[in-house]
Amino acid sequence: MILYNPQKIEKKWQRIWEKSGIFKASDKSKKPKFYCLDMFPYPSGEGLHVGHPRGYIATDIISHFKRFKGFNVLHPMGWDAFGLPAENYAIKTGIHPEISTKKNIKRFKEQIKSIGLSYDWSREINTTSPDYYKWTQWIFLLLYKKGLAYESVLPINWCPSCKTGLANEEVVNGKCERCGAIVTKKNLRQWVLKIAAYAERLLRDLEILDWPEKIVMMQKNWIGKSEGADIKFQISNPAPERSAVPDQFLQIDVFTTRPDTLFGATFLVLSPEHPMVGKITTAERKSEVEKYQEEAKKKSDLERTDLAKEKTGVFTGSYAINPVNNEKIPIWVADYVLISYGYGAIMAVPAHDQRDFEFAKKYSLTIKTVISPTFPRKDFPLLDKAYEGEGFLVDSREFTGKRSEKAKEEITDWLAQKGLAKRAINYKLRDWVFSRQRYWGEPIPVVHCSKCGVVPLLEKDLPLKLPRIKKYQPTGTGESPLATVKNWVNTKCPKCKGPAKRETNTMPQWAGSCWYFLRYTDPRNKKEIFEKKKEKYWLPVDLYVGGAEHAVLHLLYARFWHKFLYDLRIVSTKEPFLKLRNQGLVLAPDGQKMSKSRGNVINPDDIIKKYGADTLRLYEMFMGPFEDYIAWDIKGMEGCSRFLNRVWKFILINKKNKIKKDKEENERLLHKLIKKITEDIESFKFNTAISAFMEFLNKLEGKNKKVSREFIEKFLILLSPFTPYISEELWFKLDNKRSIFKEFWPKYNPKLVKDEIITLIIQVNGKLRDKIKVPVDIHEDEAKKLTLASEKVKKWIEGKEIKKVIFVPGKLINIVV
Ligand code: ANZ
Ligand code: ZN
Repeated sequence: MILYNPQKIEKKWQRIWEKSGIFKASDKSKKPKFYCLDMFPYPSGEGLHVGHPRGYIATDIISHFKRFKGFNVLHPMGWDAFGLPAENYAIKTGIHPEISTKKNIKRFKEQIKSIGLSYDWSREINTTSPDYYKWTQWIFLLLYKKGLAYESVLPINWCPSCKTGLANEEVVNGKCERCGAIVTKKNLRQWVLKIAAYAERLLRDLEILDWPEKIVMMQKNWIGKSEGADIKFQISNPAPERSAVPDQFLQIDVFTTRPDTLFGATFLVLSPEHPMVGKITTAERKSEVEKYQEEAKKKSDLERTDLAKEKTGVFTGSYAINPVNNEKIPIWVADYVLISYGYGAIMAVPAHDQRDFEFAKKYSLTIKTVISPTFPRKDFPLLDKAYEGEGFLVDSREFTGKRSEKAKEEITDWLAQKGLAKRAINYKLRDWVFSRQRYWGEPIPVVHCSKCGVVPLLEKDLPLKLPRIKKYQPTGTGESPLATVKNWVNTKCPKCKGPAKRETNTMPQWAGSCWYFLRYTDPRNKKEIFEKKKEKYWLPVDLYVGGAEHAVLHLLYARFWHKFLYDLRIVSTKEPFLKLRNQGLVLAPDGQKMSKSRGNVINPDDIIKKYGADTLRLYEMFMGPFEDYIAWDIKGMEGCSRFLNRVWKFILINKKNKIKKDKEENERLLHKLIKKITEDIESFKFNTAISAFMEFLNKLEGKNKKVSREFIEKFLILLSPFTPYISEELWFKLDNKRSIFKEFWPKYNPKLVKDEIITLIIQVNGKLRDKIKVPVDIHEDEAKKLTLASEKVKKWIEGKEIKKVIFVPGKLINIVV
């Protein structure tokens, strides 16, 4: 018999499949569609590692499965290739990012192809190709025209190491998501996208998605909806030299989630950046307040809001009027209040907010309890911390005794009648800082004209190509390296034809991935972003698989763009990705994260060379539950390799056997397998599916267990989504003339998957003691367990030593004591 030689057969089938285009998706098909998408990779210089394919193999299994089930499957792949690494590499080596990116893509593609993934390569896209980013720029112009892209001078997150501004989503625990440097603040002119305008819909529509609970929670928290009230506080004594200030400036708005605590608001706190600070600070407090404002600039938001940090602040010298009781309360400045949330000002209720409590203690401010967990209040103990829960109002005049939930509304509505409050909703989600002071990104397609201001390019002038430059170094001044390319920067205004300057900031690395799944539906279209008909046929993505690290980055940004395009009727679905699954990380054998610096990276090329791609595929799915983090284990790898060698023999031996009709017990095994594999694939339980294959083979390898050709063919079809190469090879070895992937998924007979139940006789020392109903193929261990648990048996064996167990499958079990 010929031996299994993966290296030889895998190369061969790869070529044949590619030539025949067997995995191409058809845009015109009567079949139902299935859009199965991977998060496309960033083609790094390091090449693929074994973590990448885990998701790709899963979607590949699903894609094959769906094709077998009669679906027209779109399963594309491409490259998310703008971003810092290519640019940093260019800075180091002088090699243009376009060149290194091309090289990396070539390598990635070869590696991915060797794994035998059934992508439709005719739809490959690359976010850095002008044919592609033309349309990214086109969407930007739409955003601009609809008022959703605007310029703003903002104190933004600034990475001193990457020398660029960052979006809030790119700051993780105060550090740059890319390089880990501590993020600081910098005042810069920015392009900003109004994602916050979509907050409510981004939140609400999470409900229609089949996404992992964890990701849904992260998005919910990031969007951060709070319901409460806006409340106006009049200032009681504007600084004398400012008394010419018009009336509407003499009040401070705050947002609170607890209007029920208003009677306990004993001071106001402004953020150091609040515009009123300069207006209300009295002459004698001025120098101290300004000093404090300077200090605050040096701190990150994370430091400022750290609950464990000691609170600091300064008194402005001014007072405000609490609208519910007309009491005069002092106005302070403190950095635990952020300018970026609500109004950048709070009413402080020290008895019921821990931050305010600590602040009040430190500066000896009044603490007044207005919520009690019980009612009526018995003597309230002196507080050693704030009571933040709900309860009953106390010391709150006519609201005393009311439940806090109810009082929230009543106090708000009462003040609203006087024009001093209104119900309000706030979101944590901030607009998206969209410009980067770096080179390797999509140029933002607008010019700055001294006469006309910001002028968008005309559609016919897209793509605005990224010029080739020699110096990639970020300037660090807040200007992109593009600013130095004078003949590119200086241009004509599309409106007045006068001299104008191009925008030199580029788009962030997330831009291209906001809509790539749309382009796959019509990737070579030169006239339009895509044909409407094709989008309508393919969208939404039915299954999306990728890493969980994109929870509030790509997955939120893409939803935002999609909703925007939906509003313009450019796309036909509210949401882009119906079902999402995250693959767990593949860890190194030592249980650590794989990384070049630790030297524990496993290269899939080596594995494929030694064991073959089918073994790699099988092992990556066998290693454990799909969403779990799992360490690489070479023993498991070898087990999978042995299994495939056994499959090889099993098929070829049975080909020779020429059995016509299968025994019923074998048929039962097969039909149970069909059911198990079908259900496991559908529920992403690839590991248990593979165990089922292994057990199945264990049961059938015995010498006299011969099976028919139809039997082994069905077995091969079930296995082929997991290990396509060996399955196709054996399929042809069975003298089939066309690809196994043209077949249909086997159906099981419900009668054959039901366990046949028999009566098992239980004996102790050869005497009948009990009878139990069990499945016909019950294993000895299981039968023994049931026997020992039988009440009728217990009394015969209690206290005695079991010498022997005799098990006659399907008939009896005899315990000898
Ligand atoms: C009074 C109050 C009393 C509050 C109380 C809480 C408890 P979330 O749920 O996160 O939306 N706040 C408002 N703007 C702020 C800012 N710019 N910086 C820091 N804190 C700010 O929180 C809303 C609460 O956070 C608001 O309700 C306000 O404090 C504070 F017993 O107002 B609260
Ligand atoms: Zn102009």
